[in-house]
Amino acid sequence: MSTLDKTTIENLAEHLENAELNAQAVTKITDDYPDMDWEDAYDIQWEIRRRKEARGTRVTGLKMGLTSWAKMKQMGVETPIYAFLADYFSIDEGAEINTSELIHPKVEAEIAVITNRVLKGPGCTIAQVMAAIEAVVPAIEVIDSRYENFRFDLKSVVADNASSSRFITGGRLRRIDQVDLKTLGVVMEKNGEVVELGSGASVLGHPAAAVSMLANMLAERGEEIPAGTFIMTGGVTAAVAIEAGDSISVRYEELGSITINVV
Ligand code: 0L1
Ligand code: MG
Repeated sequence: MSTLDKTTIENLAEHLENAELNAQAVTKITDDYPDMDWEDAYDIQWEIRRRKEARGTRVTGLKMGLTSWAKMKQMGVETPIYAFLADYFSIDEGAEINTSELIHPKVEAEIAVITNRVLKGPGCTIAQVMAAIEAVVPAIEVIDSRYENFRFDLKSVVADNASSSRFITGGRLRRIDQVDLKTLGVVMEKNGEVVELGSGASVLGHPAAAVSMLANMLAERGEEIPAGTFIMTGGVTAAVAIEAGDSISVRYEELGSITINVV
């Protein structure tokens, strides 16, 4: 049940979207709206999505966040969340991450999938997800919370489109029968040193579980995952802060590697 009226939702969406577009940090919105609930938070996120689409931006994917134990521990939370990916978030492999467009970026190594049929909750299962995966894709997500000094709570983060900012895919696409999503190993290096490692099982026990959770969460709003959706299943590892001059390289078992340079 929402607690905020339509005008407040619209104003908060504009406020947070401006913070993103201007790369200017703001205070967490729950400071001013301490009673806002989960529905309010997702209403604000969906309003940011509506604003972007109204200007011609395309939504090119969805993501789950806070799905790994490492990430949940890092943020002190226990609830995964979802968000959308806009077309301009996508950076070509080999291109640079420009920190002048961002506030305080961090990177996460993610396992992404592309689906080939509609996934609809409630009751969407891991087996249904496995049958709907057309391809497994390696990805790096760049998150950039719009909140000052990362001072936020989960509802503020949901409203802020789960800190979504940029993502890079690359490496090799694989069919679902060519990889074991659960044991798929991931190693992240920063400036030549291993900084994080993990495997698919770090993501809710199995990355497909993040996708079924996404379908079931969307069902609460009468939404579904359309066929052909690119979905990032959440950071396998904790997020790593980056700054100009850094080079990040992630190697994925069976899926090749992705390198990004930060300027
Ligand atoms: O992609 C994600 O895991 C979302 C993280 C949201 C919180 C943060 O900014 O770390
Ligand atoms: Mg992520």
